[in-house]
Formats: sequence, structure tokens, C-alpha cells
Amino acid sequence: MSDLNKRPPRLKLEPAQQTQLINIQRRSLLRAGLTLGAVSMLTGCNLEGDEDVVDKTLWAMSRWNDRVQAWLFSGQKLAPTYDKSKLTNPFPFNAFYAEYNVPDLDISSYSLAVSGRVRDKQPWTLDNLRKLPQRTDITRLICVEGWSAIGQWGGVPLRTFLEHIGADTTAKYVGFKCADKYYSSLDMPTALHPQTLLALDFGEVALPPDYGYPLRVRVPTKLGFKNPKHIVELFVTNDYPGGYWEDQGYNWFSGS
Ligand SMILES: Nc1nc2c(c(=O)[nH]1)N[C@H]1C(S)=C(S)[C@@H](COP(=O)(O)O)O[C@H]1N2
Ligand SMILES: [Mo]
Repeated sequence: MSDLNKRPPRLKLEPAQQTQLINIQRRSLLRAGLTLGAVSMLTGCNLEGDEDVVDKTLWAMSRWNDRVQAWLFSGQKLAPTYDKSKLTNPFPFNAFYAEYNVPDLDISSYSLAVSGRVRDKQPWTLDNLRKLPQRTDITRLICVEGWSAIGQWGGVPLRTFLEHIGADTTAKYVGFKCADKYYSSLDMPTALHPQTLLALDFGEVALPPDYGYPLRVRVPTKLGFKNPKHIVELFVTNDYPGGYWEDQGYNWFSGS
């Protein structure tokens, strides 16, 4: 039981999460393993020798995959939650750079910028975010690199925040820009999911630098890379915003 916390994080997933991961792996295999012949048969185009067309076709197929998944999943199913005895300690740090390069943000002048399809575009201070209703969940973060860990995150449900700023919740995407040039985006149903948080706290304390201070997105129904840390801007849009890893071939939907 608790040895799950002591071992270096090995994947130990709930059945629903297993299916989720297997599906994601199967999809990447499919994407990587499809021969040009198979793609030609599927699309009715002769693709041999035209790398640009092959690339465009594979990307189109991946985007099609995202649309089918978004349609298949309601976006409102709850992720498993755990009790405090299951918390992973120490919690892994992960970013596209080493730990000593974690951005050095001046918290005293920090505010979250808001743009796009929203009524109120004033920036938000941390104090004002803390005045909104808060929620805390203990959930599992799953990284595509093959580890997972259980942590406690607290903050404002993204849904509450979107309602407060008069966001157009019929828009397709909510995008995030980070202090370290990382970026990501969520489909609107996931943004409105009750467990999706604008997280201010990790465990019992304000988010430490490694884990995304002063503000990160915590979305337990998605893979780790869709949980941007150090966010400085939130925007609502109908134009596909992509993401740092998503634009390098990781499946955009990446979750349930
Ligand atoms: N700003 C920013 N957010 C990020 C990343 C990053 O490199 N920069 N990495 C992502 C990845 S791949 C994972 S698995 C999680 C790791 O979160 P943790 O460091 O709290 O474990 O953060 C995600 N959010
Ligand atoms: Mo990750």
C-alpha cells in the first residue's frame, strides 16, 4: 500500500486510468507505426515521396482523433481521489529544463492577465484569487515519461473563475501562457470540469517554485503536460492554441 509512495514513482493506475493510458499509447503506436501504404489506402492519396503531405495527413489524423475523443468523453467524469496517507513524498519535479532554471518570478508584482472571449479583462492578483471560493483535491498526476505521483492541490475551480470574468463558455478553448515560455490549452468541457483548478496551494502551503508558483493549472483528468505551471496569462478562444508538447506531436486531448 504505502510502499507505492516510497518506491521511485512507477506507474500504478486505476483501471479507468489504465485504459486511458493504453489508449494513448495505442494511438501513438498507430501514429508512429502506420506505413505510408496504409495511410495512402485510408486517405486515397499517393503519399510516397511527399514528406510535407505525409506530415500534414498525420497531423490531420491526430486532430481528428482529438475531436472523436472530445465527443466520446463527456468531460465531466470525476478523477479518482485519495486520502492523505497516499501522498507521494518527495513529489517529483518535471519541466522541459533542469530544476535550477525554475523561473524567478517577483510575486509582489505578479498578476494573472486575462484576454480573449471574456467580459472582464482586468488582471487578477493572488489576493483577489484567494477571495474566490476554493476547492482542494488529492489526485494523481500522470506524466507521459512513465511516472505518476499523488499530490494535494488547492485553489479556485477554473469554472468559478471563468464565470467570474464573464468568459464565453461556448468558446472551444481555454489557453495558458507561462513565465517559462511553456504554454498549453484545454477544451472547454475540461476547463469547466469540477476538479479542474487554478491551483494556488500544494499540500498545506502556497505553491513552491518547483511546483508552479505562484499559480498553475491542475487538471486530474489530463496527463501532466496539460497542467501548466507559473501561468501568467489565461485566454478564451475559438482558435486552436496548441501547447508546448502538443505542438511536438503529443496528442492534444491526452486524457478522459
Ligand atoms: N510552465 C511549465 N509547466 C509545466 C511543465 C513545464 O516544463 N513548464 N512541464 C509539464 C509536465 S511535462 C509535467 S509532468 C508537470 C510536472 O509537474 P510537477 O513538476 O509539479 O511534478 O508539469 C507540467 N507543466
Ligand atoms: Mo510530463
